Amino acid sequence: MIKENIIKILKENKNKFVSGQQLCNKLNISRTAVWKYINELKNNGYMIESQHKSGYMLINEPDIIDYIEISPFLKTDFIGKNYIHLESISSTNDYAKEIASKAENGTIVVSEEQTSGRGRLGRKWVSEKGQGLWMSIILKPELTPQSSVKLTQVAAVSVVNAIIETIELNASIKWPNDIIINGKKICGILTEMNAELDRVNYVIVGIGLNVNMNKFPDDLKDKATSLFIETGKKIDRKKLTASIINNFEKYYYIFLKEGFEPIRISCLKHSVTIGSEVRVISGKNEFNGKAVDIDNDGNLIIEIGDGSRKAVMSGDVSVRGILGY
Ligand code: BTX
Repeated sequence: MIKENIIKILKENKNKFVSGQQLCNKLNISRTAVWKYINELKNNGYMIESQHKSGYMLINEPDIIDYIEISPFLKTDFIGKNYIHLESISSTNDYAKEIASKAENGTIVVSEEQTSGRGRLGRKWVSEKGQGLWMSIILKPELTPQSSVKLTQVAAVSVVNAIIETIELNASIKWPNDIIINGKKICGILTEMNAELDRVNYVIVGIGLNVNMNKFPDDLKDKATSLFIETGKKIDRKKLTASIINNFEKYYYIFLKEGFEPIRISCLKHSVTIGSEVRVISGKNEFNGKAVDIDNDGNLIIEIGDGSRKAVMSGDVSVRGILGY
């Protein structure tokens, strides 16, 4: 808390000196403690000028999404109150799983980089350092496993709304777990849970969003994009991260109070899948059809050639647009 308060005071006085004595008085700590915290902040990447007589001046803050940087924009009741920020980790979902049983509801794990980021079905998720948002939210809802699957849609609606709010860019949802801009994937969602037959112990909602990368590996360059590529501008990851968390809590509450219907309506509104000819791949079974609806269980409804309809569960299927996304 003290480090956060020092940064808050230095930010309020950006490009001006704040004396060591002022910091001592405001925070009720010793001069030595101030000096120690300032050194820690410098090690965390804050550019702070120290002058013997004048005190401390914040010149620049680092482009990191730790709690100090995002908390001024956070408006949540409980999601993100416990916020774990890592420099590098294999996968934030894996880290979240390790701590989930003891972690409080709403704990967030964010890493600047993932070295083995995961998608569904063991696929790889490219997670470059400092260029994206690689985040997992730990939830302990009183929901059945069947209902918890729909948290993927809650996350999708939250990400789309956060992108609209912070950068006024329209993004669409490719059922069940991708966000698409201009036909390319900008975000993927990986929801995993630990559950008994009729109740979940915890759910981990993993969100990977490409923010500021300007290129992708060869195998992805035709199908992946970032907010930087789409806007030509470097995006403030701090506001965007906070906005996704704020929106997630908002839609999570709506889901708990009003059920899936409002989320379903929002998914339909932003869907790139509905109305498209798609190919459904589920293990060895493959078929083509037209995606026409999302039902109240979150299943995708496909109309096949003879006019009959099939409900497709999000679990293990791949849905590919026949004409691109
Ligand atoms: P998915 O299985 O739907 O998509 C994975 C596929 O997406 C890959 O096979 C590849 O073709 C493509 N892909 C890989 N990396 C990227 C990228 N950065 N941008 C666009 N396309 C890409 C989607 O799975 C779910 C991804 C969730 C990622 C988050 S990050 C935080 C959390 N931790 C973790 O390990 N995973 C989640």
